[in-house]
Amino acid sequence: MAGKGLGEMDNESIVRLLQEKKPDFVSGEEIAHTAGVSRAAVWKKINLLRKKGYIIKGSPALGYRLTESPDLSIEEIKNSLSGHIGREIFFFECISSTNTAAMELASNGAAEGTVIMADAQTTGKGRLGRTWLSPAGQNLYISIILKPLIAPRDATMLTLMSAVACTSVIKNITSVPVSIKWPNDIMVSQRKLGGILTEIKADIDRILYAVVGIGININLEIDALPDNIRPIATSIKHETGSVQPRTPFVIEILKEMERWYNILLTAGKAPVIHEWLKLSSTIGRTVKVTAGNNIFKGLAESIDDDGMLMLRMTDNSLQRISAGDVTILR
Ligand code: BT5
Repeated sequence: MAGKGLGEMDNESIVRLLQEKKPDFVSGEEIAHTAGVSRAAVWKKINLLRKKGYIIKGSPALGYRLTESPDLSIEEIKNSLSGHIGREIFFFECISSTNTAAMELASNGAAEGTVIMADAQTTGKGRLGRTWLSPAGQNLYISIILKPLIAPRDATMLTLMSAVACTSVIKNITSVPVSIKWPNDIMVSQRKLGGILTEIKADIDRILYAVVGIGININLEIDALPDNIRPIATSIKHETGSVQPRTPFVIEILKEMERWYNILLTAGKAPVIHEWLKLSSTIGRTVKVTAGNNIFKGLAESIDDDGMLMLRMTDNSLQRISAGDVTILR
């Protein structure tokens, strides 16, 4: 497991130093001093960083100069975070599912705020046993362990809060018109850009731990997708026409998750629901909701303070729906 062992911390401090001094050279001696490693170890560390995708120029007289970071830099992410979420980050090149790994780590006592990320997933999970396509080198697959002192029925708030955090960040970084489709879809018009899967382990009256799993298509190649997903999926690259580095998205998402989690714990559900409603593209629309074997059609009026969808049926009755898939009719 690629945790924050001593070697990893050296990598982070070397990247921090090279970045601070960019575009200048940093001497091997200074790097050795900052990272607390020998001069001989510096060369090995630099080569290791090069293998991770950093482009570092070396000069026998001047030392090392960072010219380019990889599009997903775990070192930069760790260096940019100072909060609770992301204090510990485990990164995998390829894993079955970051959510499964996070649930396992949490059951073994991993701390709140621990983040599990991967470059690819072999069995990425959606809701209800569905699959989340997770090819390498393109997207974000992030799971966060949380231990909120809330009732199991309020776990929905973690999903809503995460949708708010991710949508706000995408809006801030890009000009892509993203919105939230109840309950967990991050959408661009009718296409899915991202999704959130919250899993919990709970007693009758309290959550023991929760894992919020976030999948966002950053540079996903839409043309390479299977026929059934291609028409319904999108990515930031597909929307903007240009490849985007993934690092800034991760940094801002983890920061925004921290901010909204604190709001939820200190101010309660109301501010989260208020912001969710502002970012939602479901409310005010006529929708079809498939919930298990039931299909409901009506006007999506609002969500209640448990995050349930309030659907005004044609007979004017109000249906309260806890889970389902929404299709916007008009
Ligand atoms: C979701 O499920 O939207 C939750 C997705 C959560 C994925 C993250 S990645 C990190 C973490 N680790 C995991 O194993 N999972 C989480 P749902 O609402 O059930 O949507 C799943 C449906 O979206 C599928 O049945 C497909 O139709 C579609 N889909 C699958 N992969 C997609 C992709 N990459 N982009 C857009 N749509 C996709």
